Amino acid sequence: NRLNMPYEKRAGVSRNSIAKQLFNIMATKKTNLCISVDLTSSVQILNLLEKVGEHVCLVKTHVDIIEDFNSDFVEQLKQMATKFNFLLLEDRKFADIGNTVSLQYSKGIYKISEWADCVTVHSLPGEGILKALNSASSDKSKGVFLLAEMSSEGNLITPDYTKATVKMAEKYPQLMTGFVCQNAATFDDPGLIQLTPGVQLEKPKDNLGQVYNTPEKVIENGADVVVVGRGIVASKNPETEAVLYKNILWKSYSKRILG
Ligand code: S5P
Repeated sequence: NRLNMPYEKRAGVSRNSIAKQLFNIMATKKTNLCISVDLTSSVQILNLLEKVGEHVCLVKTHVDIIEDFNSDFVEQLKQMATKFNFLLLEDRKFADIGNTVSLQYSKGIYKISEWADCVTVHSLPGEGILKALNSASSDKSKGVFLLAEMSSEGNLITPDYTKATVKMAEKYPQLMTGFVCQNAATFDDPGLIQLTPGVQLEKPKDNLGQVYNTPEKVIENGADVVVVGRGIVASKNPETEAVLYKNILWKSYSKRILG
């Protein structure tokens, strides 16, 4: 059972090198917190990461919302990832035919493949999307988190869709870092990572369909890496808040592995 296995053990059975790295970072830094830096200015993002970088294992970006995106920002982001030992996840949620996705992955302004350790991908278009990312030439290791469930109210994902998504991933073990999902029953493979967003201590939802759970609850529900956005980013003191989430999450995980 993956839920009772410690991260350092799971690193040993991962077939994707990013999953391996991420499990090892979590075990070393004792944090399973991923911060979602949904800010629109590069300076704001870098300032925030300077404060919370030591407390997170993964930084999740939406680079297409940054007003002043530029290559210098990418350089600084990469330097910070090295300095604080975290990985970079671009939450691009690719959802098109393979050919288009391979262009979106490596071309345009963002050149995601050059700096992101991993990306998020929808299974909706079918297997071609994984084939495209798998064969995209890249100098660095890469990984995919496939969306098997969503946190938002009224989303159209059904149990059958979730099952078919997990099945689709089985053909690409070297590419798969894990799944974005909400429930432990979604998959069994201990080498894969359950990334769970929709977490906040303050409130149960926002006014645009986002639904929140508590940190304890999502760890119980199988989360391995937990995404917190506004719960930290919009708080008065992001550093204090990051430490608070980190501690609750790590305590919940420590309890979980005891069975
Ligand atoms: O089902 C999902 C999948 C994702 S990746 N629900 C989500 O909320 N997300 C992302 O997680 C979303 O795009 C946002 O960047 C983050 C949640 O942010 P928060 O401010 O609501 O914590």
